[in-house]
Parts: sequence; C-alpha cells; structure tokens
Amino acid sequence: MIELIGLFPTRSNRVQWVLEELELPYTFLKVDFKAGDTRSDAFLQLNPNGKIPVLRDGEYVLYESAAIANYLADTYGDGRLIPPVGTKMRGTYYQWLFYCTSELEQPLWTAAKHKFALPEELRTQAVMPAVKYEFDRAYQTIANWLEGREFMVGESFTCVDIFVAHTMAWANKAGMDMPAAHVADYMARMMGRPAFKRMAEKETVAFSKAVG
Ligand SMILES: N[C@@H](CCC(=O)N[C@@H](CS)C(=O)NCC(=O)O)C(=O)O
Repeated sequence: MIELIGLFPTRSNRVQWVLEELELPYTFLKVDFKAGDTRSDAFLQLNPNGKIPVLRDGEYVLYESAAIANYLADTYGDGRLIPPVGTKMRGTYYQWLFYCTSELEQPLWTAAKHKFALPEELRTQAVMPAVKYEFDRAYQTIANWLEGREFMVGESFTCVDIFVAHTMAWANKAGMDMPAAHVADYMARMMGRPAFKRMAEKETVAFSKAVG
C-alpha cells in the first residue's frame, strides 16, 4: 500500500497530484511541521531532514518531491506522466523539472524561510529584492517557453506540468507578479484537470472535518 506523508498545502500536493493522475490507491498521513511533528524520532527515521513529503511504498521509503514523482511515474505510470528513458524528450523533461525545483522554486522558498521557516534571529527582509529579481527571471524563462505550447514537455501532460503549476500557484499566493495571460491560461488548464479537482475536493472535505 502507498502512504503519502505530508500536509496541505505544501510540496506534498505535487505527489498527491501524481497519485491522483495515476489513479493509485493511497493513504495520506498528515503531519504538521509547524507543530513539530517532523522532528519526532519516528519521522526522522523516515527523513533525516525532517521535511515533507515522504512516500512509503510498502517497506520502501523515499523523500524529495521530484524523486517521488519520477519514481511513481516510472513504476506505475505505464507510459503516463514521464517520457521514455533514453529519449531526448526525457532530457527535456529533466531540464524543466530541475529548472522548476532549483530556479523557479528557490526564490519562493528563500522568501518563505525568511518569513516563517528559519529561526527568528536569522530572518531578514533584506533578501526580498533579490527574491523578486530571481523569481521574475525564472518566471519569464518559463513564460517564453510556454508561448504557443499546451504542455511544458511534448504533446502531453507530465510531472513537469504538476511541478510548474504547483510552483506558480505558490508564487501567486506569495504575491509575485505573473503578468502573462497565456501562463494564467496554462495554469487554469492544469488546475482544471479532474485529478487536480479530486485532490482539492479531498482537501476541502478533510479540512471541514478537521474544523467542523
Ligand atoms: N526539496 C524538498 C523540500 C521539502 C520541504 O522543504 N518541505 C517543507 C514543506 S513544503 C517542509 O517540510 N518544511 C519543514 C521545515 O523546513 O522544517 C522537496 O521538494 O521535497
């Protein structure tokens, strides 16, 4: 049985979206890092970094959202969500997946760390102009690439679309400027997918149960 360990809304949504796209049965164990759940001995045995998401597939444990997404697509995708190994398309897929996690996401994570994740004495607002500068550059690179394209890679939906749409949604929440209309259309298309809606619905139900 597959178990996703994470929290809504965090990078664990990327993994949950993959699970929903592949229509795999899974359970979702919620852990709240703000409440210290990810610092317990039991959690640190799974991920010594004390971070979510973590995936358990039987005895097998994996962390890092991009690694988990690739593992799931390779293992259970049956040709869906990831181009075949050894093709140029797979190379392009890796290019954008790594670009997303190292260039597009990095300034957002820097901003978040200086807002809440770092110890208070290490936080500074002085990083914010660099955050904006770096995000704008990465956003523009992706906006240029998306011009005239339906998906980030090739002619079909892949994990890269999940990562880019998730990260852009994060940027939106963080108040970044994202002026390109075709990027907004792309995001609306990605978030209009049945798998995304199923994930959002599950979260709404779980959230209302938790607060109700
Ligand atoms: N590169 C990791 C980043 C994981 C990460 O930083 N997760 C955040 C939540 S989105 C977290 O667990 N933060 C808790 C902390 O930093 O203590 C991935 O993509 O999985």
